[in-house]
Amino acid sequence: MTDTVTTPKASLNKFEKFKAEKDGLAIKSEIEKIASLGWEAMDATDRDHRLKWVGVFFRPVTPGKFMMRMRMPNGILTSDQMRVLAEVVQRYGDDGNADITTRQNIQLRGIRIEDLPHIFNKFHAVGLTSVQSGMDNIRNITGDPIAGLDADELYDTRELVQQIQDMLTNKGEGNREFSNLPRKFNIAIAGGRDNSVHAEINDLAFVPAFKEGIGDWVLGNGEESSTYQKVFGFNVLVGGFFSAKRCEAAIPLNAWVTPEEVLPLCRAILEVYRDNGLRANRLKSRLMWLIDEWGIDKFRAEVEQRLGKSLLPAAPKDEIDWEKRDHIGVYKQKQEGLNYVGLHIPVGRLYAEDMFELARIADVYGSGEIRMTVEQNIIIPNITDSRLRTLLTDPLLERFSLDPGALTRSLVSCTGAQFCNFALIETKNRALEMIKGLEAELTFTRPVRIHWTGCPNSCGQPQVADIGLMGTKARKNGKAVEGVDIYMGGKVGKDAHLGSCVQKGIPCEDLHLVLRDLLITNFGAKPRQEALVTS
Ligand code: SRM
Ligand code: SF4
Repeated sequence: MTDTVTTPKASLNKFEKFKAEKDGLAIKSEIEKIASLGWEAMDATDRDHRLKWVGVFFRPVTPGKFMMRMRMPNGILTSDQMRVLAEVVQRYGDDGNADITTRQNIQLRGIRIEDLPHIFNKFHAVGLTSVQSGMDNIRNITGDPIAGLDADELYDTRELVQQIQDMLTNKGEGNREFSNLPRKFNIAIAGGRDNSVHAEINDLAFVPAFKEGIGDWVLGNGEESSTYQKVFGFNVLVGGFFSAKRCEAAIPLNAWVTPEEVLPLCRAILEVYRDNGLRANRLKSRLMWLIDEWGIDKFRAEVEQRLGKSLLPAAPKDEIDWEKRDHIGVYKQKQEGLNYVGLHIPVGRLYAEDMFELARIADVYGSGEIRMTVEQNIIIPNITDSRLRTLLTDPLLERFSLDPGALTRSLVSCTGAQFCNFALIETKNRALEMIKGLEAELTFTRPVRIHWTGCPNSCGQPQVADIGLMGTKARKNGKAVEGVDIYMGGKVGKDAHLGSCVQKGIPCEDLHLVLRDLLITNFGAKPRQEALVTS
């Protein structure tokens, strides 16, 4: 393929223009040159946009100190990989840190452009990639965080997620077939009964579902079934997304596929989206806008045509029938004598020392494996019963608790103003401080899921929370101040649905009292004094 991509039919917005001039992925072969030029001398479009095709994000908030977004299929990495990531941020001292993201992934901060060739070599040596993790590419593919550990799981998502990533990114080397989508694209595969991946907020999601009955239907492998069958597969959801303009839960494609059919279906859907997705207005480019324009039946028919065969209709019901688990604490694995522990990482923020320590405990107590959740926490699997006792006394657990408070354990926050230029408010530090204050004043009978997001882009997913807080500009005493819109009613797990905005423009300085009231009125929280008297 050449650097020049097919010019879309509609009038071109500035993003489509620069993509048509030079494919984003072309930047991959220019890293050495860019590194020697330095960030101030390099072409501005390469710096601000095309570098995102290799996962490198210019941060106007911290010019010269870039962010790097990795790919972590199914949220899994090894202790060696974690140490490499730690070494990368360690060299940047106070500027260097990392965040676990809401897509089971890691972002590194403080990166200097001159170090990129060295960093990419280090990644390559341990099988890490950051390719195509930003801009008009497919984001980190999420899977069940306890895949292969959970006695109740329906499908171990790990291999399938890896296969999809390998196909879409050419095994992490970059794939021009999918480097010029109309917009970003999110894929998730659920393997358990609790919808751990938030299937409903992805452009494409696979949800466990059995086909059963005495069939006159044809199985995915083409064989005709005439006896009673109960076959595992996935119902397919499409079009879920959040944006500043519009938020939608994914809708059924009315398709059921076997695990073997997931890969070709991903490819077919992405090809249909790539070649037909709306490109004139970036605010209307996500997959759902195409589905709106065509209708789901036409979209499905186009996908079938790409696939070269008919899709089976969806199974009548899916297998998502549990409340969502947060995995914080100690849990038995399906393997006799083994356990996994879920460590709470406050708002997902890690420093080099933490990352080395997590690698250490994964090696010393487990099998060297580390996993991440979409709640921005860490799971260490494969800990034997005998080692578990010692792990429970490890000093790292004072920092990364197995039993945090009822608000702390479910707290999620996007990056916010510290590093993100879209942010209307500071999020992570404010979120931690506010939760601490509320936990000191109130007692709870159950966790309450509070999600913070710094602007309407909704990276912190406020619409899936019990209480979602979205940064906005508010007014107080005639002055513009940092504020939030409050979302409520987000339901995760079984019967997941999105929450909606219930209060607008609350100044952050008044938020503590507002949250306190909401927690008492809607979530059964009690002031500590009162709780003492009634107990
Ligand atoms: Fe996001 C853009 C951070 C998950 C919707 N997101 C951004 C940028 C790249 C903006 C920028 O250049 O500054 C943010 C980088 C800030 C930084 O320095 O960290 C950013 N998004 C994040 C992360 C790190 C939030 C977090 O703290 O966890 C998440 C990274 C996930 C990953 O590993 O790939 C992240 N972003 C999400 C999600 C949640 C999800 O995927 O489940 C969403 C909503 C779901 C969706 O996309 O449908 C989300 N981010 C957006 C949007 C709105 C997209 C749209 O269609 O309009 C933008 C803005 C854009 O793309 O133009 C955006
Ligand atoms: Fe930045 Fe807004 Fe996304 Fe938060 S929600 S990371 S402030 S773009």
